[in-house]
Amino acid sequence: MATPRKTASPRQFSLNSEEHSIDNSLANHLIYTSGRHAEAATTRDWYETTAHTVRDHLIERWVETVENYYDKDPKRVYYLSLEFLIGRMLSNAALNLGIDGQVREGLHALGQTMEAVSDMETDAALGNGGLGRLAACFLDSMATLDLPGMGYGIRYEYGMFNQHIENGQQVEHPDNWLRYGNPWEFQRPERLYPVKFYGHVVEFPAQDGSVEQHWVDCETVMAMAYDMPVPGYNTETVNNLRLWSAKATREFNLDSFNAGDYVGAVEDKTSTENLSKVLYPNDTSVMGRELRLRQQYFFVSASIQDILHRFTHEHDSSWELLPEKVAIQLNDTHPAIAVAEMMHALVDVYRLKWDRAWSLTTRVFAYTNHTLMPEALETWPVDMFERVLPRHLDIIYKINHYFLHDVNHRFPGDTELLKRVSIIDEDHGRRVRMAHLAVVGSHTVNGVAAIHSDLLKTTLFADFNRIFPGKIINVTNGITPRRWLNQCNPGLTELIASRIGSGFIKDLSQIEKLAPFAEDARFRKEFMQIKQANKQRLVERIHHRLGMRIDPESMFDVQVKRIHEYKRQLLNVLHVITLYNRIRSGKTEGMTPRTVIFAGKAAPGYRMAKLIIRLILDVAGMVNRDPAINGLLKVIFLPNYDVSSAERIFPASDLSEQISTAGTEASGTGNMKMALNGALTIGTLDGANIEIREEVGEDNIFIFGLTTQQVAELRMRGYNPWEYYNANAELKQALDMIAEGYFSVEEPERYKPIYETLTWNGDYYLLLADYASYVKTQEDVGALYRDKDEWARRAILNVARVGKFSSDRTIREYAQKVWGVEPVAR
Ligand code: 26W
Repeated sequence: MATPRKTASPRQFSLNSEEHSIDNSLANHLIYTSGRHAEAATTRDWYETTAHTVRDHLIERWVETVENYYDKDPKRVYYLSLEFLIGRMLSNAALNLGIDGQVREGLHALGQTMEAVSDMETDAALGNGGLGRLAACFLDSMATLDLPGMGYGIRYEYGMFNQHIENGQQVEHPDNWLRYGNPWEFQRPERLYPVKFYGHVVEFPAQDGSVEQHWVDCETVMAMAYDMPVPGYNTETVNNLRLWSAKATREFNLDSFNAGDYVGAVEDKTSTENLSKVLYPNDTSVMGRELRLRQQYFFVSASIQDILHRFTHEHDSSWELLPEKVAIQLNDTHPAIAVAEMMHALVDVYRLKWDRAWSLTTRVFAYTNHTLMPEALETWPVDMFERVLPRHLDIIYKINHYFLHDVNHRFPGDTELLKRVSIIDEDHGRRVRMAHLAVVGSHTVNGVAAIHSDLLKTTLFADFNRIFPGKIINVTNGITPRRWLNQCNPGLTELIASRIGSGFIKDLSQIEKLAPFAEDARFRKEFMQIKQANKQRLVERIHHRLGMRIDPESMFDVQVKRIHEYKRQLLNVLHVITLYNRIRSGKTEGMTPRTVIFAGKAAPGYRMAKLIIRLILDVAGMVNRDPAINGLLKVIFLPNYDVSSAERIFPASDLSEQISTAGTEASGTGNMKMALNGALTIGTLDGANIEIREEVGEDNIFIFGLTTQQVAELRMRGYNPWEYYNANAELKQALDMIAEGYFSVEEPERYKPIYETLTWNGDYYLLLADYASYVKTQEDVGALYRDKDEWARRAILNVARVGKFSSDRTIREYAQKVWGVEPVAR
């Protein structure tokens, strides 16, 4: 049992006193933290000052939360993720702590604005897209629900690259986010674990007659902890996000140093520290680089050591308690090596018997799958694995051996089944299948939207669903209403609160009380005024940043997300070109003025995605320069899409583009964010769109295109894009313009690869098949937009009916169905 710790409660020095008022605190931090007088202070100084002021309020609750968990000793959940796309902390922390108003007033009295000060903060962009942002929303919800949860990841020195547009193309620039320091992190130089690589395994006879495996001659890297506080909303709970940074074991390699090779000695150190240098900027297509495998093992090993350190500190070797005290969630397969690492720790270090260790391990882990895309499924070449992690390969072989033995026992003679489910793929040059390791090593596997989980059960993991009935479940994704409504859209938040109170921020199901106001003309007017003000703000920002003038009265038609063929930004471009052609040929009757807004990053090595960005920019150039367009159409590509720009774009969106080929987008979460901010969705029956339609009602969403089943049938029959090309004059015209260099006169061949993918190469994502239905549905959208009052009514119903998509609901489901953890009261 844990011995209660006696420490001074920080509340003895509580900040809630006159002398520690926010005003005094700002004044003090300006001098004692930033070292400035008010006259000389820059906005960055004010940011630092404000961040430290807010931070003080976090720390109190943070250390008390730690104490409280220690005393109560609840079951804890550890969220292992290679990505946490947190964004900015300052205004989020101030709002969650309930001191936003005081901070604003304090800054105002000092001649500063919260907006300008907040804008100095560099985003923590430690993630690529949906998966990383989901992890950040989950942390917010766990803290808000008082769940004893903790995130584990890597403190990348460079996060997601900065996207510049140079000569009409994406150019990647390093994201040196720590350049000005990070007031939100706390280095823990004493929380240090060794992580081993390479070497080999030797066997020793143990005293009890068994054989011990020793992993020897390894290279060791140290993992040092950095902690970031995660404040819940309107609660005392502040949880922890622990990120690992790689440190060389020795400052210098002394041998080289003594041999006079000073630079060589330092080189050694830097190569070790490369482990936490940079986030891999690709999602969906895996690169198979050794450094990526080493990153995965590095953070997993440190995290498992830390978890077991905490467990043994509190429970010694009462290992039967492990599954009662520890739940570990694997965010995709990226940390799946944790299954083998846990076995390594229990068997090799703590000397448990294999069967007992395996039983404990499989009661601790659960795994979330985020994609069905075959190119995103991680596998590692066996020979690389063997070199980097020889002991873990042995362990995986043994896990696989027992697993296949069981399968063979239950399904005798089905050798094809054995081959299909084996953790080792023998057909593609022997590879370790991380998804199979994750499924076999977990008690629960989940997809992230209903359709995605169904597809997991019937396609990707159909064999596992037969072998482990009931193991695969659905937990539909969600988003935190704190950042994605309260923080990013204060106008709408206030309006909603004026009618139904502010309980919806913590309990989004209450937002359904807004539905009757859809019938209230005055409310509709106020609602649209807020949307208009948000659009106006975005217009000004775009003017300031890009020098472009856009019409705030036009419909803001928005597709912002990673650039991917399956997400079909190209289908949107085909629609834009179609509108352009209609305008140029005078077919403008009943046309609604639109501003089509794109934003998103392409993986640096994904040539087609980069070409798509270039096409968007070329089309934008052509359309925006053409006087014949006469205000009916504008195309914008906003560079460097990140969490902060998302916070400005979603509140200003009218139409949310969610147009992936049915069956390809696991869930999507931008769809939820835009609906919550009063945009209507145009989308396919894919991912969470299906559940959004269920909630908002089919009259309040624009659905088009083939269903998953129709996609499968069409591919089965043999899909021929030319049939659609030849049957639709507008489609043919748009594609021909791309092919013939209409948008790239100086280089007519530039977009041949796009034309070819969509025609000769078979149009895998069926853009041509969905084109007519999409264009027709866009006409319906345009027509509705002209009826402002009816549009407002439906937009309000969207806001009122997306309560289900709060990540609080998602996290409650995980807590109950997967983790078995409960809120911890004070
Ligand atoms: C290269 C390794 C790799 C592979 C896949 C990196 C990242 C991935 C992720 C699966 C990409 C991702 O972010 N997936 C998205 O996860 C969201 C949260 O569940 C879903 O809403 C999106 O539909 C899904 O694309």
